[in-house]
Amino acid sequence: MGAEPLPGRVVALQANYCLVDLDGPSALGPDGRLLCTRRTRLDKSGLQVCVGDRVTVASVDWRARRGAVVGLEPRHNLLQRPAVANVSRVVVVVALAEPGLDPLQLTRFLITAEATGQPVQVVLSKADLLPAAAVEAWCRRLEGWGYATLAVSTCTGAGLAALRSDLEQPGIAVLCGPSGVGKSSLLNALAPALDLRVAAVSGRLRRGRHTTRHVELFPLAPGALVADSPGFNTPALPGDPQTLAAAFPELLARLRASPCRFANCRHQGDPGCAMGGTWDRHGIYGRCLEEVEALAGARCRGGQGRQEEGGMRRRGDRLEPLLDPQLRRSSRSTRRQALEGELSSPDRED
Ligand SMILES: Nc1nc2c(ncn2[C@@H]2O[C@H](COP(=O)(O)OP(=O)(O)O)[C@@H](O)[C@H]2O)c(=O)[nH]1
Ligand SMILES: [Mg+2]
Ligand SMILES: [Zn+2]
Repeated sequence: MGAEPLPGRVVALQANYCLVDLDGPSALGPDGRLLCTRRTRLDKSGLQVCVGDRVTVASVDWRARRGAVVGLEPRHNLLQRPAVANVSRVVVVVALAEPGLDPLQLTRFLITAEATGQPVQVVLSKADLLPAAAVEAWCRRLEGWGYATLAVSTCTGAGLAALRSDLEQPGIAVLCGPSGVGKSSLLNALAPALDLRVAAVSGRLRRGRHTTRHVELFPLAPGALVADSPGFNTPALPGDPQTLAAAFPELLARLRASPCRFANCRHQGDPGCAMGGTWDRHGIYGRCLEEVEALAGARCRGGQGRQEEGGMRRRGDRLEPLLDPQLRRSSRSTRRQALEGELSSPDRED
């Protein structure tokens, strides 16, 4: 039994337990992970321990490799779905084919990723399935949206070295995207020792291996953790139009250079709108905006306001982390805030 609580990071959740990777060398050996209970005291405060959270662990039984999470450090940020705290970058993976690339679906993933305030990049997988010119055209298009874009293939090995050097940067990188786009295959190609389950149906018995069910952090290089995540196909949108606008980099860039005539502009090609109606994601932005406004309208009629729950702020149908003001000072967040300020409507709370 240890006396001092030990610091570590939650790398996976399993039912009522979490796996904690302790900082520094421990009696567990090099990749020692403790199976820890989550004390009710933490749960009563309303805080849910998330993958990526920094925690302290007590009551360690080294022999049984068990312990109990007794403390949770404040989060720097939270990726909503898959729920991962303290992310350093989000890599949205979509396939160029099988399944084909759906710009609206990709946009919904990008919006979720942007909510972290961290760098977001796009990986276009299965580049072997399209002619090079078509792959190149997709890359240029997504760069036009404001995203660093990399085409990869686990079949030809294209782009894998570049992806590896991105993912080996210190911090937590999360791969997210629809199911079947090859996220687990990519991680297996980069680190075969992981032997992650992929969706391929293999062998004469045609018993497919199980696909990814939980989010889990894996070490890819010293200080670099990467999360594979279960695919899901329709990420939720933010609760208000300002947050939505802040998730479109090309819109932010244009408005920074020349603001619209009206502060509450919907950027739907109205007179005096700096965006006009010809930008690539104009239609996609319009569809997202309609959905956000419809949800906001329903919420108003239902009389629900924003609430705060356990370190999280409820905004419409989703929870956002309440950020430490110091942590909001990253350049990206500051730019976002300045712009959200310019776009702000009188009912904004922060
Ligand atoms: N053609 C092609 N197929 C791939 C590639 N990468 C993965 N796949 C296939 O795509 C399917 C889904 O892969 P998986 O890694 O489970 O996707 P995940 O759901 O995103 O983790 C599997 O059948 C893979 O064999 C690729 O680069 N090219
Ligand atoms: Mg998978
Ligand atoms: Zn406008």
